[in-house]
Amino acid sequence: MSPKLHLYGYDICPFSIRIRMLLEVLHLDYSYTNVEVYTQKPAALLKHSPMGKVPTLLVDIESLSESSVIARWLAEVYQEQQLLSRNAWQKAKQQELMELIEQAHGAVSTIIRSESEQSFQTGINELSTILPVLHQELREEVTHVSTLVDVWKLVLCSVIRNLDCALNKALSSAIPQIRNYPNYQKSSVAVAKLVAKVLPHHYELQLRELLINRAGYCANLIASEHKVEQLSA
Ligand SMILES: N[C@@H](CCC(=O)N[C@@H](CS)C(=O)NCC(=O)O)C(=O)O
Repeated sequence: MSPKLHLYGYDICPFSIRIRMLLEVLHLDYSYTNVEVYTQKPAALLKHSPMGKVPTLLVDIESLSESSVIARWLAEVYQEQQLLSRNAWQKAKQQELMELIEQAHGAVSTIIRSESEQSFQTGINELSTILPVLHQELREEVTHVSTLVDVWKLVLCSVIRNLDCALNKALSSAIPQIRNYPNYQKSSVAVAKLVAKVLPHHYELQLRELLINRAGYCANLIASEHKVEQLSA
């Protein structure tokens, strides 16, 4: 009998989006709770994830956290779907790519959390170092989502594109290759449908709201750009 699955996620969290996308790709039945983890950590989540982190997947009465751990567990349980290659070398190369994507998310986090122009620039520098290594991979549009790498690529591209728009193109003016990344919200029918299911509506606006509420450097950046827009209108 299939286990009962319940996911604690946060709609705008890339790591939660990955797991929702995987559960959809596997056509698994699951229930979902959206937790705005930066303003609330419900007791039900803390019981399973003492740090109150999402995504946390409840599997019957057990739980798993960390998107890559959850993904690898799903890949093993649903081996026939070949979310990871059966060939040891290919599988290692897939995981190498996923690790690089993880580092790009780390740089994105540094940007989002930046308190000062200096830390914002540190994040941009980190992203500028990692993205060229991934550029070729990210540029190639995923037209059918069938592996963990597809999910990891698709979510990273979507986060970067939406964050770039939320920050009034501050990312793509520093790293112009971003402009060539596929827009999966306007992609082939099958992928766009999947993306619409798991990516929040108005993702860009929701990211903007998150940044403004965080009141860090990005909030200043948005506010100053906003003033510039108002003045030039
Ligand atoms: N490496 C983790 C990252 C998860 C993560 O950072 N989740 C954030 C939301 S995007 C979170 O739960 N933050 C709450 C907190 O740090 O208190 C994964 O891949 O699942």
